Amino acid sequence: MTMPAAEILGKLTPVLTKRWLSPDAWRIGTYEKLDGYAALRKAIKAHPDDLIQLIKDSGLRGRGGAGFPTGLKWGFIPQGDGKPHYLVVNADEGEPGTCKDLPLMTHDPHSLVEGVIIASYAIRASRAYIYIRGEAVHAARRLRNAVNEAYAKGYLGRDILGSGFDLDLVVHSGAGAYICGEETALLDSLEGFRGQPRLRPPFPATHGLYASPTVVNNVGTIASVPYIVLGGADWWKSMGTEKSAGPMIYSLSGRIANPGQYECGLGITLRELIELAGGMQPGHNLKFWTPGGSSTPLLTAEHLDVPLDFEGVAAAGSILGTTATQIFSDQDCPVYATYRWLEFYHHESCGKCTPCREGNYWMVRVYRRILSGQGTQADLDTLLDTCDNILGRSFCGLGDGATSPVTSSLKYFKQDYLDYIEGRTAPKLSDKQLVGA
Ligand code: L3W
Ligand code: SF4
Repeated sequence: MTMPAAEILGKLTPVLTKRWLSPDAWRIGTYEKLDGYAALRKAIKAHPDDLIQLIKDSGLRGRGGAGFPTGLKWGFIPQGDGKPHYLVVNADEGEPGTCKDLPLMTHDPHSLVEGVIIASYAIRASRAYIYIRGEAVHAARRLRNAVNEAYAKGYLGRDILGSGFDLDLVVHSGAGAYICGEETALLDSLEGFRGQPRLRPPFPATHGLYASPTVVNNVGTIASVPYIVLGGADWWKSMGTEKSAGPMIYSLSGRIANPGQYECGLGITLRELIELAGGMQPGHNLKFWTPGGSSTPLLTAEHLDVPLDFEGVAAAGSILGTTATQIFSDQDCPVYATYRWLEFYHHESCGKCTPCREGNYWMVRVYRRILSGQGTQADLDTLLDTCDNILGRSFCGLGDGATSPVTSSLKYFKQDYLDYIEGRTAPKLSDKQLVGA
């Protein structure tokens, strides 16, 4: 294993990950010894509006992919409306390559529970839900255990810490559908319906769970809240960049020496992350990568020094997304990788709208033709035309996201496509796989 240099190790900013290596970090006793629930004790004495202002001042932006300002979202919740308010944590981590929320809930579930209690207090919600991906059985078990421990200690339930504030928290396991990570499909699923996106606006902030005002936030967003309460807005802003404040958990996978989660200030570059991860695997040179999961346009070795914050990645023509950094080398094929992602989108498309349902179905077929050595140059135009008809014409972000690897791989790696079409690369799929499911 290659050890990174001391200088580069200084780029790590362990905040949300700081307890992960402590023995039994997931138990309430360990959590309390390591500052756990101190933020709640402080927050519960503050006025809810002051907490919303603190989160606004910190510049915290959503960690689920869109980067929407968290304090602004909390401020949308109407007050004095007589309706129940809800907090819903989106723990349906399913974006290909993304692996930051599940380890957080497994290693340090109480930081999320504490964040839920503070956020619910701020938005005046007396019921909160954590919607966790169905396959994440171990993380859900840890989370349920943490919730039970928090009830037993009086951090949840009636009259929390003698404040008069009541909160019930339910951990709900989904059934493993990617679309239920889309916030309105998640709400439908939570209500017991088939998970399909709702029309927005109205946004969940006014018409969410059971048509009541609801904040839907990602795990990393809510788990950040206790640290901001304890450390203050200025401390939070001392990490990251001016418009993308704070630390972020980057999940690195692929052709690197030490894959895993690396928490650094927003704005770190891929070059630095690869160094932190011990470099590329021997014999591999970087060819392409995703900055934030497969729904974000691919970048290349030319983009090693792009700051990985919301603005920097957008300027490079991609999206920061979930900071799921999947790293591919010169021994990987961008055409085949895109095909595998498209198979995923085709499988996970909920079928509600035509561009995504039909477009992904047909694009998978075109890729099979190309990869079995039977493609033509016209197929490349067909792919771009299909993407044109999906992007901006789909009902939700899944359709848009599916076009990202197609258009970006064609932009940077057209030659790899032509090599299949013109017979320089041996077919990857057999004739039998041409039609497929
Ligand atoms: C009230 C308004 N609320 C926006 C809220 C909205 C939502 C948040 C962001 O998709 C992205 C997507 C994926 N009044 C509001 C308002 N809001 N305007 O702000 O909304 P939006 O539409 O910008 O994004 P989104 O629908 O939340 C998330 C990208 O993330 N992604 C992530 C995938 C992640 C997973 C996973 O496994 N965790 O699936 C990857 O790139 O493409 O662009 O709360 O209600 N006027
Ligand atoms: Fe369903 Fe795809 Fe349309 Fe989204 S874009 S509503 S996933 S069919």
